[in-house]
Amino acid sequence: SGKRLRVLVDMDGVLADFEGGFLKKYRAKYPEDPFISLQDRRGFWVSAQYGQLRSDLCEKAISIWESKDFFMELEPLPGGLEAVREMAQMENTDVFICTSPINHIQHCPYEKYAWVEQHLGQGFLEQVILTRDKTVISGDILIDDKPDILGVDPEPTWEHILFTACHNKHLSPPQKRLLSWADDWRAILNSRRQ
Ligand code: DGP
Repeated sequence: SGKRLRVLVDMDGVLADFEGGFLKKYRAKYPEDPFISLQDRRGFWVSAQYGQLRSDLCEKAISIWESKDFFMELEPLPGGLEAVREMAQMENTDVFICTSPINHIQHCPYEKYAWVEQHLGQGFLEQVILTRDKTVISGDILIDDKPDILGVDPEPTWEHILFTACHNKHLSPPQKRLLSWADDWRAILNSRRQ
């Protein structure tokens, strides 16, 4: 029996379907404009790829996630809620949801808490960490779909496990991957236990 394991789990692209929710609302709001299918997504920043497609589409993309109810209405990704509930019940395990809100503050921070309350219950609000810099948050594991997680601490305490998403599946990353929540996340946790 060693020390407790602290697992940090990202929200967008890991627990909540940001990419699917974005594409659905973008196509509904801008039905005449071109779009990028999830299969063709490359790079973490959605607005950058839309801006490359046509310069005016960068702003149009941003307007989608800056809208009220965008974050609240994201669908849970398959198996994610079940996995974090199971982690929370595991012995010697602490799980936190670690997510970066967008800088347009009107809706996103509130809706991220509301989403956790709706899908995981009020008690889980204790486990939410909103930060723009995940390197200053200590933990043993960070499960996140962003390939490059940088901040003021050049040596974060956590091991980054790259959660596979449409925008990162073609990369050969240095990190271990979790292909989905059907993949063996329990083994990854156990590999970091003392
Ligand atoms: P995180 O997944 O915790 O690293 O948060 C990143 C957030 O940024 C998440 O809500 C997705 C969002 N995002 C995706 N693409 C873009 C983009 O092009 N611009 C901005 N501002 N945010 C983006």
